[in-house]
Formats: sequence, C-alpha cells, structure tokens
Amino acid sequence: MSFDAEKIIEYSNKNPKPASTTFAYGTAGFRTVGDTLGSTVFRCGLLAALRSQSKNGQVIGVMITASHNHERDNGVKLVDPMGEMLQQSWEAYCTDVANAQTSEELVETLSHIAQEERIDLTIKPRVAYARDTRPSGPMLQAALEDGLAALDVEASNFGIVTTPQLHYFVRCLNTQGTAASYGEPTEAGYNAKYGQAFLRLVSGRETPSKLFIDAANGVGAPQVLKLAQAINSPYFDIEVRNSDTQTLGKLNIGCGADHVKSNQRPPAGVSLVPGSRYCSFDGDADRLVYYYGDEHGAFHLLDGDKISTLVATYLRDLVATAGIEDLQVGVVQTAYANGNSTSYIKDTLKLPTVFAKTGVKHLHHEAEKMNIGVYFEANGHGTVLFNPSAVAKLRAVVPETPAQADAVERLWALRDLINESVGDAMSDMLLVETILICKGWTLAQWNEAYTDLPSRLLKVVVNDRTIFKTTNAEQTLTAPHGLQDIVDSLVAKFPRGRSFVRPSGTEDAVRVYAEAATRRDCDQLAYAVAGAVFDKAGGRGERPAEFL
Ligand code: G16
Repeated sequence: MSFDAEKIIEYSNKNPKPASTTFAYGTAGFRTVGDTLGSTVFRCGLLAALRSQSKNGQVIGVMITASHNHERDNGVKLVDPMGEMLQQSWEAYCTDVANAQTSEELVETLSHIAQEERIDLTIKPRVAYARDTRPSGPMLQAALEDGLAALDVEASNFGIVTTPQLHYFVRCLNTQGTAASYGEPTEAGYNAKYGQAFLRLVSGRETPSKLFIDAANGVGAPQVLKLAQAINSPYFDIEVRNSDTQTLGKLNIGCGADHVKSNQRPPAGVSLVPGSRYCSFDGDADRLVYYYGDEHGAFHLLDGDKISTLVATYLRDLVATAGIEDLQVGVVQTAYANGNSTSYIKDTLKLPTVFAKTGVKHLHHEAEKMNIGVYFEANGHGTVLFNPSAVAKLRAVVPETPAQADAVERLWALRDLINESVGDAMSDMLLVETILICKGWTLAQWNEAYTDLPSRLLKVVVNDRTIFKTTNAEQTLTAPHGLQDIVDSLVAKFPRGRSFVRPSGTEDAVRVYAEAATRRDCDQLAYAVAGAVFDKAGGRGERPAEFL
C-alpha cells in the first residue's frame, strides 16, 4: 500500500509553498505571518494523518492558532493522542514536510517518513482540528481540509475553541470507553467536567468577590462565558473585559496575559479598584496571570511563578493531611522563573525543583517524572500532572480520620479540575479560585508568600535570530561568539543580577531577560544586555533605549 501520489500532488498544487520561505517547527509549532502559512497547514494535515496511522489510528489534533502573537500572525501545531504536544522526534519531520520545494518532493518526503516509521498505510487516519479567532483562520482551515482530504482522513472539526479545549477533546476521543476515559469530547462535556469538579471543591465555603477577566479579545471570551453559564453559581461570579473577537486589530493588543506580564501593568479597558480581583488570558486562552491594585495605586502581578507556588503548597499540604507516604510534589520552572520564587520553593516549601527549556513541551516531560509535577512558566502557561504512581498511591489510601478522608477526596477532585493534557487558562483559573476560596484569601494575601525580585523582559529584533545558540537550559549563549562574555561582565556589576538571551521560538525576535536587587539595577542591566545584542548581532530598527 502506498499513497495516492496523484491526489496529493493535485491538492498540493492548490496550496503551493512560497519559494523563498523556510519554515521551522518552533516552541509551539509553526508560527509566522498567517498569509504565508497555507502550504504549511496543508502539509500538517498530511503529517497528522501519518502520525495517526503510526499510532494505530488514534486521533491526532491540529490546532490553528498563534496564541499570544499579533493578529497578522498565525500558526499550526500537532497534538498527540493523550492531548500532549507532538513527540519531539516528529518535529523534524514537520520541518522537512513544510520545506519540500515541490509537490513531487513533498510526496517523496512523506514516503520516506512512512518507511522510516514503518507506518501501516492501510490504517484509517483520524484527525480532530480547531482554530482561534484570527482573520487568516478560515483560509488556513480550508488548506488543512485539503490535506485531510488528500489522505482520506476521518476528520472532526471542533470549530473555534481555545487551544487547551482542543487538547482536551483529543484526549477524550482517544480514551472514550476505556478505564482512562477523560470526559465527553464536546464543549458541554468540558464545561461540565471542570465546572462540577470546581463546585465539589468549593461548596460550603464563603463565596468570593467578582473576578474580572481580560480575555485578550480572543477565543477565551465566548468560551469562559459558556463555562460560567454551565457553572451557574455565585462561586464563579465573573465579568469579562476585552471580549471583542469581531473587530480587526484588537486581538492581544494592549491586553492579554503576555501584555500584562511583559509590561507589568493592567490591560486596556481595565482600571484597577483596590480590593477587586483581576486576571488575564492570552489570545487562545492557554496562559493565565492574576493581578490587583493596592490603595496606593501600585500594581501587583501574580504570574505563573506565583500560581505554581500557590498550587504546589496546597497540594503538598493536602498530601501531608492525607498521610500518604512517599508521594512527592515537585515543581518544574524555566530560566524565566523569578529567582525569589525558586528560593521560596527550595528553602521555604522544601520541594524539589528542576529547570527545563522554554516551551511547555519541555516542562511537561520533566513533570511526568515526578509523582505530582507542578509546572508553570513565568508567563502563566502550565498545569499539574499526577503520574501513575501517584494515582496508585491515592487509590491505596484507607483513610483513618475524617480529615484524611477529606484530603484524599480533595486530591481526587483536584485531579478532575486540572487539564492534565496541557496548560489551560480556564482550568488553571478554576484551580486558583478553588485554592483562594478554600483558604479564604484575597489576592494580596496570596501575594505575601514571597516578594519577586525586580525583573524585565525585552525583545530585540535582529537580522537573523537563528545565529543565536544556547546551552544550560537556554541560560548561556554559545553563539554569537563573545556575546555571553559581555552578558557575564554586565551581570557582574549588579547585586543579585541575572540575565540571559535566547531566540524566541514563536516570534521573529531575540528575548532578553534580566533581574536584579532593585528596579533601577534590573532595568539598567536589561537595557545594557539588549543594547549589546543589538550592536553585536545585527539589530534592526530602533536600538533598545538606554535606561537613565
Ligand atoms: C508558547 C509556548 C510557551 C512559551 C511561549 C514563548 O506560548 O507554548 O511554552 O513560553 O510560546 O516561547 P518563545 O519565548 O520561544 O517565543 P503561547 O502562549 O504563545 O502558545
């Protein structure tokens, strides 16, 4: 059995590759200007079919989104059967397929992959797909559907949903009717599963004040309203801001989790009232940050690190109350984690912590190695995983006291509340709300655990970001030659200084992170490093302004 090469060529000729563009599968799939991605999305449809056949016909997901990026960008990524990111060894296949110059070369590349992976091409491939609200979405969806038609895929279109919802649907489809059944693969099923777990955990407690949600003018806006409708309880009293998914040019602009985290200020359309509670999603609702304003007008951010420490503390305490021995809660972070969060996890919580490269796909795999792995990037992207040994230990507990029984029941309910397939702003928000309600905490009380070191994240646009190479969980540059020495000499000038430089895998930019003991030192360090990157590595546009 081989491909119907003629059919693939016919569809491929409808979706030609732009000759001069090279595509790369980055931190979260392919991402670039949406109008240029037709051939890539078409080819991802073909590859998703092969991946499904290689997994014995299990459903593979394809999500068309560029998440936090500008509206003109779009992207595509593949989702593996348990709802996790595509296995990394297949990313190279994605890049090969996307860059085949002609339709004939494309067929050859597909045949090569089928041989290499010993794929049984008689298996019926199955693919589930969805997209976000971007204007290039319908055009890219049509290209994807061409790819699916070219290989006679049994396809399910989930419409316009959040990225984590698509991950959830994929896992549900592949576990239906088994002991690992994850839920109903529908929006209503998603809302019922997470909504019911939330109500199980909070009922009987005091109801919280209203939560204002900045939905980044993205797909999270309609979806969180549906979730609230399903929950239909004063425990989830929300008001959604930045919910305009219809007007062009609004997605992620001046709002959303990336804007709030990077600029450390509230989003457009939200004026902070002391005592009120706020959070932001990003454009496809896989990131979450909280924040509030105090009576002196100061802005306080509760980012992914704060979420991670809140959740890890809560789980650690429940495990202790449940009296489960040898059940370790661990935390996975990236180099962007605030230095004081890492010290807090190690020195105060006394929990093991490890560092992974940027990208939830890297953190997820580290978290899988822990009994209960809490992983969050500082940008608010993350979740919690209970590995099989944790589940077995939980199952084996015979509670001897009501407190123990309650803790065990809460751990089970938390597992139902958490979207283990991927970081999910809506499920994470319900998790944070649960913990705050159970502790009776305000955002200010949550924020008291530790104080962040001042930090700054900058972007530098350069001629070619692929010349940047890193090692040591992306904290040390190995190229361009000599740049790391300059970074080191700058860092040495500032007490508690730390800085690193890495190429973004989702945007055409190089990221510069810096932290130091004071705000002034931190900003001086960040701008000095950004200036060095600009000067030594072909900066484009405006040189990062010196901080005075
Ligand atoms: C994606 C990834 C995240 C990553 C972020 C930025 O987020 O899923 O894990 O932190 O990109 O990556 P980079 O610094 O390489 O650009 P999202 O929310 O855009 O899907």
